[in-house]
Amino acid sequence: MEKRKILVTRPQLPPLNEFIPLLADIWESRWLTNNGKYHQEFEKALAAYLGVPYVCLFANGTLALMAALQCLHIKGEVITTPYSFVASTHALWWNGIKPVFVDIEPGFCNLDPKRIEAAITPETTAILPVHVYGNPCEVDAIQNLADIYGLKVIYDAAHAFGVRQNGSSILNFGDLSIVSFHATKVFNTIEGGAIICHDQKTKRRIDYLKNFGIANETTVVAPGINAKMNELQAAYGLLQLKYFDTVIDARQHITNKYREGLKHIAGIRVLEEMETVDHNYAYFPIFIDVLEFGHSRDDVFEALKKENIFGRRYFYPLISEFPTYRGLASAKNLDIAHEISRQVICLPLYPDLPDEVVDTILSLLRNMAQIQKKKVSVKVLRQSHRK
Ligand code: T4K
Repeated sequence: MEKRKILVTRPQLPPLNEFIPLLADIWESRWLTNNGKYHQEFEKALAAYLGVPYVCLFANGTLALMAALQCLHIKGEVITTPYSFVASTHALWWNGIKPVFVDIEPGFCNLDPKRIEAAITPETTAILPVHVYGNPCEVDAIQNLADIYGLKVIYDAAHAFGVRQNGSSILNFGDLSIVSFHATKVFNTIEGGAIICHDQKTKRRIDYLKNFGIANETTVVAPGINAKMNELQAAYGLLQLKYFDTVIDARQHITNKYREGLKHIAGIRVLEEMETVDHNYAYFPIFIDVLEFGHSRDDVFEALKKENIFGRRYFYPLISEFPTYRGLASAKNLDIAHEISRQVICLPLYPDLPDEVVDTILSLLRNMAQIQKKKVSVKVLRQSHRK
């Protein structure tokens, strides 16, 4: 019998028996979308849970990002990271904005604030950093630059649902933040997303923008888009929220198991826990140093595949390597992002991932390291023999 495929993630669903009565209610009401009661309730529940002032629900994170840029009238050039999912930069492209790539810092793979200033031109209007893997960017340094140069900051926080720094939601930083509730995310509404904003007026404008710019039956205030979340997904999201804390506990357990098991393997780096941060354990990336580990990231990827385990190379290739972007001047000189992108593989991580699978992955990596150790000691032995 073929072994079950283990994928990098597996969506968490709410109990079906709790969803059915909500579906029955929606069937009865015939109110399916356009700011229905579940949509309103979900927005409030999310704001309370996350500890943020206002949440504007969206059909997905990409549309939320596109609308966030529209909301703030961002034009010209925007400084961003090449080390992310393509949607981060595509949202700029769809708004006719030129992305300017700046290299990342190696510690957490986020946009390096120390390199931003050199990339600012008279055309620069905003910075679009990404909290990669849910690890907070250096928000104070970024805000400081934005204040000096009069730039807006929009965070792509697609990975950062539930993350807190010094007890406060990471979504409270910048002018706006967007999150994704895609099936592959820590918190999912199948497809979905949101913009987090700080005041009622901005929320009102965003709500117009996601509903064709309609203010009332006879008034259209902006060239908006249709990016609304429907009632079924909002009701589903309300249930997901009830169970989110247990999801995080389960993810933390698996993360700790990986961390412990990888501690003494030379040539494999994992990301540190940040002391001041409550993490959401969204991803478990490891970084392979081919010289030290003796095998490349792709060797690991293939070896896992042989065991029917499918890691993912998030984020390889870099966004700046795709045809749309590779001709940009800023697509060059991204040495750290290139290096990291060649080293990374995200290991499977989801709440019901069995411990035995984690053990299999760990022993596979240990065995690969063992082979390398043997090779090295044979080489040393041969060299000392020759002397
Ligand atoms: N900004 C950032 C930084 C992002 O990472 C993303 C999305 C966005 C913006 C945009 O947000 P959204 O518009 O998506 O809300 C996946 C997701 O599709 C994408 O949402 C996510 N980032 C990205 C990092 O990962 P793929 O191309 O890797 O998806 P796919 O279909 O290969 O699925 C990944 C794994 O999950 C597979 O092993 C299969 C498994 N899977 C997937 C789905 C959809 C399941 O087991 N069940 C499922 O239902 O992009």
